[in-house]
Amino acid sequence: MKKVMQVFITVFLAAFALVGVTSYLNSSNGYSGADTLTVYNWGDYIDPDLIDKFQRETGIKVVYETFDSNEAMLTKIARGGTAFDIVIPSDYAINKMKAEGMLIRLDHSKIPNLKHIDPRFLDLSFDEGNKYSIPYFWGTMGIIYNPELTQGKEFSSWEALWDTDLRSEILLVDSAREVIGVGLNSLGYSLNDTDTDHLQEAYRKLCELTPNVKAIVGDEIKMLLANEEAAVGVVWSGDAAIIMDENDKLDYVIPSEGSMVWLDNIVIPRTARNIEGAHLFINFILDPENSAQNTEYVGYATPNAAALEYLPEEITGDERFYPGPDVTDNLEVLANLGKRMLGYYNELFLEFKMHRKRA
Ligand code: SPD
Repeated sequence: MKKVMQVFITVFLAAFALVGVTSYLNSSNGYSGADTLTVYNWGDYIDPDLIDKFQRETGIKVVYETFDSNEAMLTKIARGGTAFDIVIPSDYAINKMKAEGMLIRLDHSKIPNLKHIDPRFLDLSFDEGNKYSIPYFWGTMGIIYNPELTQGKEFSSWEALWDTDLRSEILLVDSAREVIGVGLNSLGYSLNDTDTDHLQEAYRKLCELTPNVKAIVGDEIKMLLANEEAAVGVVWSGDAAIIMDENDKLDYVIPSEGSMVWLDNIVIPRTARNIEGAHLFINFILDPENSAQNTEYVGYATPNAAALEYLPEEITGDERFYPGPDVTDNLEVLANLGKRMLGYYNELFLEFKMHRKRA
């Protein structure tokens, strides 16, 4: 009997120690496994009430972190440290992550709400068959301007930004591909140009824009433009929609030389610990009513066709923010240009920022 008791106590203590070690390992970065979901998303990009609802419905605790550019997100993921279960990158960044083996192949049988996504946003070149990514929000990039502060000037061309009357009146979104893209598009080049002579030319052209650039900013660009602290901004369409909701004097145009159509998607990184919970989260976000609620809160355009029915016509009928294929077919999706070329774009953008500081 004594021997049986000894064996029982030994097994019990060993099991206790094992549970302790496992839970320490799982929580050593602050997060645990199946009962927690770590989400890494852009700032201002989800309705917090939906996170509460997901937690209530599933019992899974959501740990939430934000980033402000694809480049910052890619650097953090590559550095390791936090095991994110859900990340929301854009098109070219997804292609890069996929190519570098950073993503888990999705189980579509666990995402029945995928059927609600408009086929126009599925099966795109950066992830054919949506094997790794599910559409979240989409939009374009263009110019937002305040007609009262710009004396009736036209902004249908990128070239309008170089008008000498706009001294210190322009805010630029703080994102390398976007800003270098303005330089490229204004010269008639593609947003995916890899010719270094063209890129240098775009850089020099941007340097000439410096006197007109008041600041290069992140999410605060919305508040600054709505409060009329600058007359013009180069922004994503979703931010333009939010700003114009606050201040209806402003208007948004996609310049005639061209621009980008972008798509942010939900992915599960290879380092994820709660793959089951991540699929539950994706399916939850794709539920039409949840998706409509998220769209109203965030202000960006939803690719969820079924969600459109829950949204007011004044939102979904506004072609500046829900342009049809006649417009988007003439815009470019950013391509993954490879490590070296993406690094070159980032360097040029940093050079441009330094040039501004020196000027
Ligand atoms: N505040 C959320 C911003 C999300 C913008 N994503 C657009 C990426 C275009 N490359």
